Amino acid sequence: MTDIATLSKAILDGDRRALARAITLIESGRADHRATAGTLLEALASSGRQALRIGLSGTPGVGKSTFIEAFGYMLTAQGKRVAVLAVDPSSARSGGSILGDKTRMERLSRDPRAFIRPSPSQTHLGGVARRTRDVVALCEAAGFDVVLIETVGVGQSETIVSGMSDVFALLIAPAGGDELQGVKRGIMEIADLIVVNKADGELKDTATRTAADYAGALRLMRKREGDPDDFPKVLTVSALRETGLDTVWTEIEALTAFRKETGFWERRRAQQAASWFEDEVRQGLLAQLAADPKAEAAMATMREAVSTGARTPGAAASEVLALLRR
Ligand SMILES: Nc1nc2c(ncn2[C@@H]2O[C@H](COP(=O)(O)OP(=O)(O)OP(=O)(O)O)[C@@H](O)[C@H]2O)c(=O)[nH]1
Ligand SMILES: [Mg+2]
Repeated sequence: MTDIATLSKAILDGDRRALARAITLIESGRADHRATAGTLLEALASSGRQALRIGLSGTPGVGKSTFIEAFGYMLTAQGKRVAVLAVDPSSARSGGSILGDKTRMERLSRDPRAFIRPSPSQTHLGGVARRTRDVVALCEAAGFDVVLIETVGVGQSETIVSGMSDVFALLIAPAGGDELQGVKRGIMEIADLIVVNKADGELKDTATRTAADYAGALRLMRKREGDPDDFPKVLTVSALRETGLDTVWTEIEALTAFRKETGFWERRRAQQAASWFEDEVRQGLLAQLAADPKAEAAMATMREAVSTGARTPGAAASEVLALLRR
């Protein structure tokens, strides 16, 4: 039995072990654990604490771990408390997860002001996303100033991470002009900052050119609500040599200040909460279907009937959903 009042107080006091315990409850496969976690989150919601949520994405090898280590350490050195979480489609990754590169984040993982948590292992990205949102809420209640949410650029994960972030940064590698086409337009559209990493040594000139190419591409894109005139912005950094990281932070702060002043920040958080709620309802209904043997059997029957063309998808779905209304 978990004493929620005690756990909740410990989390509010910033007790890392309590935080880790609560995360374990959230990630648990057991329904009673998750119910406890739900009550806990509800109890913590009144803290009203907010962190700056920064989403960070980039293809494998672009330098995410190196960047997070250096950037996170820079922030903790300023006295900020930093949590690092990951949203990863588990199938797409084995060795590269945050857990695997605790060595790459050695300095940060030893830092008492930092908290690093790998992506929960789940097959469904949707499941990982739900857990991560809850963990973000826990970290906010625990008083973290910054929550960094990392994802490797695979499929939907950037959209999911940007949907739970206040600021979204895309890390890219220096490359020739043709490579620009490789970054999907949709990703460019959700990025607040495009950070060209590895701007050092032999790659420095290429990085500068790459940054100019992206800046050009961004100028051709539609103006977004919530952006000051000079955003989205392109910056060059070297995560390895730790140059340009202070500018990344300054720009994030400038963007945040602007969005708070204009009310965009609040509106976006409100929208995110609403779509989070809808997602929970949707997932809850699916779980209810899966938990009901009759509904599950009907799902199987209807899936078959729809695939052979015997039933239309709409009618088949209505019939299955009607079972939940009994
Ligand atoms: N020259 C240079 N190399 C870098 C820089 N940042 C990272 N690297 C190197 O790039 C390689 C990949 O870096 P990681 O930080 O592991 O990249 P990642 O994006 O976390 O990769 P995955 O976890 O596999 O997705 C390592 O060999 C790093 O040392 C940089 O700023 N400059
Ligand atoms: Mg990594």
